[in-house]
Amino acid sequence: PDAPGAKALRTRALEALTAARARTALLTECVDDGELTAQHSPLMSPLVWDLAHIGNQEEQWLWRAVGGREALRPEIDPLYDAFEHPRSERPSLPLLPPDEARAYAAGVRDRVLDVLAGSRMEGRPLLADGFAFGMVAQHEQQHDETMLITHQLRKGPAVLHAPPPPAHPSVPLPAEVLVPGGPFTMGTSDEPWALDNERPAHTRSVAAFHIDTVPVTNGAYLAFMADGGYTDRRWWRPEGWEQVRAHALVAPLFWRQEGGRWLRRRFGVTEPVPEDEPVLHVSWYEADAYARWAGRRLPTEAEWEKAARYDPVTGRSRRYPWGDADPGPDHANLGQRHLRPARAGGYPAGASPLGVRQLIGDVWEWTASDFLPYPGFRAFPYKEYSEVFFGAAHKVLRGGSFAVDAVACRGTFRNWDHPVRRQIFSGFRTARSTEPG
Ligand code: AVJ
Ligand code: FE
Repeated sequence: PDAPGAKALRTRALEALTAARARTALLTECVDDGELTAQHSPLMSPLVWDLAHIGNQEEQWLWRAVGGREALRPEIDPLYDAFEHPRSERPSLPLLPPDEARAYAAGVRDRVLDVLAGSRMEGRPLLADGFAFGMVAQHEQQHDETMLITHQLRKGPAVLHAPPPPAHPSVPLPAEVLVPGGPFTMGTSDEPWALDNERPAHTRSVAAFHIDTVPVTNGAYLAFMADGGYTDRRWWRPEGWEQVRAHALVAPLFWRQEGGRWLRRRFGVTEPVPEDEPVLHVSWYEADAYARWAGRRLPTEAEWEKAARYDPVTGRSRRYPWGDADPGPDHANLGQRHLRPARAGGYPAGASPLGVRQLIGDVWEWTASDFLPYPGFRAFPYKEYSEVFFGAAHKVLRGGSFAVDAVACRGTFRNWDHPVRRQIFSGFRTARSTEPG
């Protein structure tokens, strides 16, 4: 007999897995085999590695752990273990060639669909609410974002195309919003597919603060540059200043100046930098320096989440800024539907109760905070998803970008990276503490 809701969970899992595979196919079928096996940047794996790694993780969690079946190709596990070989080494491994990688991932999926059809979606923690299926769908979508970063780093003419984001009418918005001080619920214990680092729900208190209504734009960032932002040590953390000097940084990644104008390369197309779009491809150090120059600071992770989830009327934390409904195309720029952020000030239907916009989608937002476990954290189902990354080496990013699928994006979702990284789809917004009294 089926658990109540098991059929709906199987349908949801099937849809999430199918959508992820469609995106993977799109990202790996638009380039030839040479480009699939090439290393476009030492920061990234060859695309063909991501493809087989997606299949290998699915095999390990859904075929072996959930299905209790024998390994299909145990000899390839070490090749696709992200901890065995750094990205820069992966091109020289005896990886499955593109046709074999595709056939392997497809073969795993065929078998997994049988496991799914026979799963009761309850009992073991891995199966409750279909968690393992949701986790694997999120994993594939996360690698689809990783592969999109590889596409952005790749040289050569454009191969990916998407319509621009919707042009929501431009209305005057206040520059910042006051978020009241006091306790709120951070994290979650009841979001079925939330990953281990988002758990458990706990009470956090923050002092009242102001936060930008919209992410920092290219236009605002250009003002920082024009004011000598990259040449004035005062704005930078020592390690950030090191980066500026060592790499002669003068602008966000993928920007270049031509005849006094700033241009940027975006998926193989060079275009003038759009001043009203959120700034993209900045490191944590650049975000931090901009904020200091502006007389402000980055929000802490707790402040970001309170701004995104806290409903001052009910005192409850919502799943998303707009409420509890899953993200639709009017709420947020997610899912690679558009291959760029929307103009800052768009997506009115996605605003938080206090009126903060574009917290979800468009650009990942750097926060001031290190990636640390919540009180009561338990690694699940494996330490290598989150636990091994906790500490001061990683800063938290929140909210997801245009490259993130809705299945891997929530008001509680936590991303992290090294503060020097700028190839990721990262931007930020700023905050300030309220005057005492
Ligand atoms: C959560 C995006 C930092 O890509 O390194 C993919 C996600 N973990 N495979 C990453 C992940 C294992 C992870 N991030
Ligand atoms: Fe992975």
